[in-house]
Amino acid sequence: LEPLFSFMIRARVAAGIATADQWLVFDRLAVQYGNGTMKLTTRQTFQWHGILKRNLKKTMQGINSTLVDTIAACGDVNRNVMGTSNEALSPLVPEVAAFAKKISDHLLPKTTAYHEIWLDKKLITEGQTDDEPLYGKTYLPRKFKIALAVPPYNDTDIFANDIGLIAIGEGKELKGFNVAIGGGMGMTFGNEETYPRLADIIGYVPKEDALKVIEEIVKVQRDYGNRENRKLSRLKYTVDRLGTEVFKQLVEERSGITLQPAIEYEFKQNGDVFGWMKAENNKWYLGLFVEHGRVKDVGDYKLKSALRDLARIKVCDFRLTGNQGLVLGRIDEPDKAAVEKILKKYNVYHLDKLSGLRKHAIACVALNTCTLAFAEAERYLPKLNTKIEAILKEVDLTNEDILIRMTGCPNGCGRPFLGEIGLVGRSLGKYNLYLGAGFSGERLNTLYKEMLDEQAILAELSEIIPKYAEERNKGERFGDFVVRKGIVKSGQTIKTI
Ligand code: SRM
Ligand code: SF4
Repeated sequence: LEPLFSFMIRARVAAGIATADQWLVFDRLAVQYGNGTMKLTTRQTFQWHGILKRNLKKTMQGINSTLVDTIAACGDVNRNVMGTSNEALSPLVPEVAAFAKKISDHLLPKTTAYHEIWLDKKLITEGQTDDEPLYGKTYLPRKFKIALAVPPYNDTDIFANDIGLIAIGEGKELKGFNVAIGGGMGMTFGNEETYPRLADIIGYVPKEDALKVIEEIVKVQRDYGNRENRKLSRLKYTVDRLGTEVFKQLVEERSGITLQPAIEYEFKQNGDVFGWMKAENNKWYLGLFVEHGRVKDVGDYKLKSALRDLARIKVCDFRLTGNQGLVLGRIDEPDKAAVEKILKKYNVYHLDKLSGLRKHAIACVALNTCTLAFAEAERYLPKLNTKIEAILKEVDLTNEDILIRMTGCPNGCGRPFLGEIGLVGRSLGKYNLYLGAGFSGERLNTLYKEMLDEQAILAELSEIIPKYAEERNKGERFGDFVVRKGIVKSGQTIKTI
């Protein structure tokens, strides 16, 4: 009898764009082999939990049947490439999303082992080895992450990535990218050598040269990254050890491309945009709230059923965001009514009932599937938010957009160090409270108090939120306010060299 080992599977979907047919298969796999739900992740892809060992292969084959795979969704290679996916936000989005896919394909491991193991493809003959021109025999020192964003939306939190690319356009045409290197969230409590860090902007590159520069940054990390201590092996530590200037010079020398001075840009927010929007292509897009990315039916609120029915009538595609959210895309004007009808039938379309806090909240998976979790996140933040909403209501701030992010440990999967309010699990029911990140993902937050239980978190916020309501400047964000008032010191802000 085989033990009931269960696994998580994660797909690779560059820029998070899936067709209706793919959604239907993914949804079926979740029901047939998983725990019935799907998790839309902070890196714009799908996770299935609770896959029994004996069903792993069937699930992988199901995913691959839709021309999506799971290669490089984990491991010491380039991970899912993120890119703004909502075409209503800018005419540059289609090209940027296509470029995300190009990077993803270019940096994909070439090994055939995946196909042999999971897809029953022919075995390579004995003695023959896979050639990995980029990764070599030992791959990268650690995971590697790339994200692209189109200003003014930093919805992929590019500064939390090893490489962040800021799309620069002229009118409707994509010209190139400002390149940022050395971002990352993960840290370990009690290990001062580890820290979250925002990426530094090292210059501008025209789009024709961008892939070469990206590849060279990956190779510098491959050759100079720390292979002795996994805790210090991410690119951010290599950049700090070598110096950003030196790292940049290495990339320029090795690629033969000189980076130009960064081009001016402005990010206004890093959260999602909700509701109906029309794009340049005359199609409609609907930004939908999916609490912490979990696609499931709960009581009368039947999100999973609604999305399945929408996929069945094939009037939209499905665009995951970097905030565990979903945009229904490319909807023709006459089909809008059908979309609304389905959402209404399943009680889903209720944006007007959401507070500004809840709309932007992110929580990582944490308990009970993540083995690294010290505390709850996804299952708990909705309840905590209800209690914080009561504080906000008292001072008439229900509609104020505030970024709250919670993780079950300091690995930072929900990018908690970029939350205006960040809660990082220390032990069951206890969190460190961080305050003061910037609203556009360009300033880290700062530790405010440690080991708070729910009562203590609410007590702290009951002090600070009313002050914010009373003493803020016009239009001042919560994160900016707590820094201006000296409630916390400013965290690291981005720099351009
Ligand atoms: Fe993550 C590990 C979930 C985005 C930093 N992450 C894990 C694992 C696989 C735990 C493990 O190693 O056993 C988690 C699986 C939990 C589960 O039960 O599903 C996990 N990470 C997630 C997801 C699903 C969070 C979510 O709720 O959306 C995200 C899936 C990403 C994807 O689709 O590829 C996810 N993880 C992130 C992010 C955010 C991002 O990439 O923008 C980060 C911070 C950014 C960064 O990398 O610095 C992140 N995950 C980590 C780390 C710490 C890395 C570090 O440099 O220290 C670990 C642990 C590790 O690598 O050793 C980790
Ligand atoms: Fe697990 Fe920690 Fe990542 Fe949350 S932040 S999913 S608890 S590894």
